[in-house]
Amino acid sequence: AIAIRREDYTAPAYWIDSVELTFDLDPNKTRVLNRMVLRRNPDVAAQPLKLDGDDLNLARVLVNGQGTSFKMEGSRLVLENLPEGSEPFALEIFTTCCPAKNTQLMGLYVSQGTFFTQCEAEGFRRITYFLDRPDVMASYTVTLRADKAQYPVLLSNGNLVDSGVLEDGRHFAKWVDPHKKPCYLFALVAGKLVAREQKIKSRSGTDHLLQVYVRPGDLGKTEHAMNSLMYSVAWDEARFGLPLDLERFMIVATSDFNMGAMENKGLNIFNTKYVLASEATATDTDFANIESVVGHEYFHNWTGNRVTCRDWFQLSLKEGLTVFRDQEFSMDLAGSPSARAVKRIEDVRVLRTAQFPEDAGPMAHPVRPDSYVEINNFYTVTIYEKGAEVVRMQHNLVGREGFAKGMKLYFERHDGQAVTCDDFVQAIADANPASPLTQHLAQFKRWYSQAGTPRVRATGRYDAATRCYALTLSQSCAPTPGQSEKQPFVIPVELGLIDATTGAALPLQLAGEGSESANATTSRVIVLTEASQTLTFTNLDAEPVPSLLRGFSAPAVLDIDYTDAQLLTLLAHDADAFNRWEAGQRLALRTAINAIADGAMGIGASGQFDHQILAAEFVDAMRSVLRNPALDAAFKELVLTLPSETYIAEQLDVVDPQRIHAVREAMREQLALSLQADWEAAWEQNQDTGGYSPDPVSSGRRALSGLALHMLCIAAQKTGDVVWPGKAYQRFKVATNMTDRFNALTALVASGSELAPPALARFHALFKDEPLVIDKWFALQAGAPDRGGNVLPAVRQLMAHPDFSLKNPNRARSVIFSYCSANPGAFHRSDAAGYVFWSDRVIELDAINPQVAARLARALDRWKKLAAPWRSAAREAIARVAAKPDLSNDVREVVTRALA
Ligand code: HT7
Ligand code: ZN
Repeated sequence: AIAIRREDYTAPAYWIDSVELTFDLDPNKTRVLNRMVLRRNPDVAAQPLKLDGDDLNLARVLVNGQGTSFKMEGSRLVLENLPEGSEPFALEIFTTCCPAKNTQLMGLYVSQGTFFTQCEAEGFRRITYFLDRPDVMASYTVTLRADKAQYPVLLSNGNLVDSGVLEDGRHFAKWVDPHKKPCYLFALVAGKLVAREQKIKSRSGTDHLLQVYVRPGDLGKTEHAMNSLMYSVAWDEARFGLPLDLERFMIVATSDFNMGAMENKGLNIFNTKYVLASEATATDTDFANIESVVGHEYFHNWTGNRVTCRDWFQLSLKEGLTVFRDQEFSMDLAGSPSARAVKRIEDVRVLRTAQFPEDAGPMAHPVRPDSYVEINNFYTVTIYEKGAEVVRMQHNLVGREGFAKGMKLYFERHDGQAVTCDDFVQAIADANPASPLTQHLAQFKRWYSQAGTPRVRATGRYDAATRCYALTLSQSCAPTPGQSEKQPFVIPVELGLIDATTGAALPLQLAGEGSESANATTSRVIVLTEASQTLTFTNLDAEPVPSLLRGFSAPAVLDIDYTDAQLLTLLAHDADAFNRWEAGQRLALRTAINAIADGAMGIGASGQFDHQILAAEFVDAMRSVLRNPALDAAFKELVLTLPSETYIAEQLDVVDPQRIHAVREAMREQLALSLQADWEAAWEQNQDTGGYSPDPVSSGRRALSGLALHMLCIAAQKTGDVVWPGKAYQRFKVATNMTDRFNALTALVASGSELAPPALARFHALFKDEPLVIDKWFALQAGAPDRGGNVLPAVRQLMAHPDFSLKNPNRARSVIFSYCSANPGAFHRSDAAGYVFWSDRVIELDAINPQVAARLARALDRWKKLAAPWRSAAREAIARVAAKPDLSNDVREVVTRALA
């Protein structure tokens, strides 16, 4: 496998102006006639035309209507005898392919009797020979021909310009896309589908048709997706002045999909998981995810489609920016400052539990990578979530209005082009010449070029004589693969100071500043650019408590030696909701880490800790949060949820997964038992009153009552109480929405209640015809707490269940990923059986779907941190996969990096 390097980029030797594709769709042998008009790129030295292809049967090649010689270089088609000069010429290529055998789900494939395509990143070459790179943008005309009875709906990008019947029961549809596009945005769909339709008028008065296509039976579950799409259209026009540029915008759902969704121009293809929802089958989280994924794909229409990437190293140009946009969309829809804070906390939680480990592991790469072997491996949390944080910092450094101006300039400069991350930052900076972003532009761009998470060390010193508080901020960043030295980043640190006794916000006056301007300011942004900087705050009567990195103003780790008392002050009083939550997390984390390290704390015969771990002050603080009538339920649920095992593991140099699991479980148990009366009150006070609505307030109430029920069942398991498991079972039976029903089922399963097996059986019987609900049923069992090593055998049994299929990515994820990647206590077995299971599944999946297999392969990324005996067992399991001779490039790259 050869690494592709960013520095080797050269412009294409040919441009493709137009493409006319004709498909004769047949699952076993689809015929593709590709008629292109090309011309040489005058800026590049004359050279043969090399077209990408993969798994195609080539039947005919004509240049300007004449047969021509060609040769193959690997899977590429090479044409040497092309017309000289820069005049356009016609190239016609006729190929066939076999969609029914396409289990990779890249290119043209069949899912439940319907044809779908997935072309990003390099799937178009599996449909026809082409210059499969994003900087080649062409006009597309597409004719689809297929059996009318089996494939009544024929869709492609753009506008339907013709349709009709053919001989032998076949019919055709002809689509013209009015916009030039790179081939990764091409799509077609053909099958038995029905659509929810909605006509809308844009702000400028243009009419558009929105359609959500699903399988016949699923139409009743499309209302939320359609509403989300309508909100998305309105939001992009209102917030960024970006209108819908198509007469028709379609979303189609498929149950076989490698990722979440795909932003093909005018014809988005979605995993059913991010389209279908009814209160009976989808949880509040599902509803929220649908809103954000529908938004995300829609927002790509400008950030990705109108302005696309020059090459795949620039992937974050569209993904980081579009994640930032979908996060802002959800926050704007959420409305209240508290609901915005909840969304911010959830986003940061994802970043810290998934992206920070990636940045510290063998797959660490910059937001704009320098090289890759398989681009599919780089659809990562670094490209998406860290990329979004880098855009968010730009937004915050230039301000909301300044960012809007920067976006406007970006589109003025680059609409219709394929550009780079540099082009984006330059536009934001140029639109804001006086901003700190522009002032530190070259240094800011290190966020794109340097991998790794910076750490900011904060130390404070109060001098009573001068009434000054000196805060020193120092930054560092550990080496990452291929980058041993790091230069300082530009780190915006939003901060405030809090009175240690009253919790009041203090005015921020830096030495040398007048007191008048400072009086009004209790929060400000300091831009850290040096390795170390000291700020001196004046006019302070006592040592304050610093509240730093408010709102998580930069994707960094903050190291600061807070006392417990200071953290309790922040938890109770910080005006910044993010840092209130963060203070609670720090207290819990510190307690967990101390208990993990404390050899005197033993695990008893029951496999449980025999000591109380949580300090009374912590429990009291949690009680205060739970009882505080001024706080929203959603926020309380976040504060009362302990840091995950994965997050705790990341803070340690040597990881004993079993000890982490035991400590966290013991902490939960103690919280469950000590706050029993408060959990009961939380349950009672947060019952649904009206009809179901997935809005932030109602879903927050369900989240908190769900956590309360879970805790009450955990406590009951300890005390022998049968009332709460009984209540949970009753709630499970009568619940009218999936959130309450699934929360109750989770409480029974996770607490090990004897009511769990009958509840699981009932759940399966109720939802046997709802694949997305059956995914939840599988995931819950594969992710259940381990009791004496029972989860792995259960997982094996689940794989033998008639509803299980390794070929369906959602189903594979629901069982295998839930076990290997989301259940550390059960996966990291001391007999290494979890790792053996993992290596078998990676190898097995690789033969079916390398992309999904490579994601699973990453479950052991952090193996080097593991303590004995897990470390050597994990290494052996990775080596076992690596020893397989015929691995895909996808899996090969992941395991090679892991072993390096
Ligand atoms: N841009 C889309 C990426 C995607 C994808 C990539 C590789 C293989 C399959 C895929 N399906 C979708 C999704 C997005 O970020 O919007
Ligand atoms: Zn995206």
